[in-house]
Amino acid sequence: MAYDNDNVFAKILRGEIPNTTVYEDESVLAFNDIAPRTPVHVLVIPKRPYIDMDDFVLNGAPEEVSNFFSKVVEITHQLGLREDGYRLVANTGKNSGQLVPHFHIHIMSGKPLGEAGM
Ligand code: DGP
Repeated sequence: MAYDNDNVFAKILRGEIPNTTVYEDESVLAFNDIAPRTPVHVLVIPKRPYIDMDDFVLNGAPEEVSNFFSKVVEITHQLGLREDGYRLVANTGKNSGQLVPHFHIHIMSGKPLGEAGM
């Protein structure tokens, strides 16, 4: 499957669609989800084009992958979530319901979430 340059997160990265950024550096962008399902609902994406978690982990350079997940944790700290906790979700492939084909991690928190599921 080829990466679709017209997906919404590619447009956000090109500045064609606005976003509420909570963190940005040379390789990672984090922004609020447009339809938050929890009081805190942030999406973290690599700036390079990967379709999903599988593509990212298998085809990204090892330092890129480890740097990304370190950044995700750093962002949870920046958001003040360490104490109360948070849920990470990475929808991957058809059965997951992944809507946007640019790899992203959902950080969800701000209330007790109960058992896993969205
Ligand atoms: P997923 O189902 O894992 O592919 O989740 C995609 C998420 O992206 C979904 O929670 C809604 C969010 N989303 C879709 N379009 C936009 C957008 O234009 N801006 C922002 N901030 N979020 C978006």
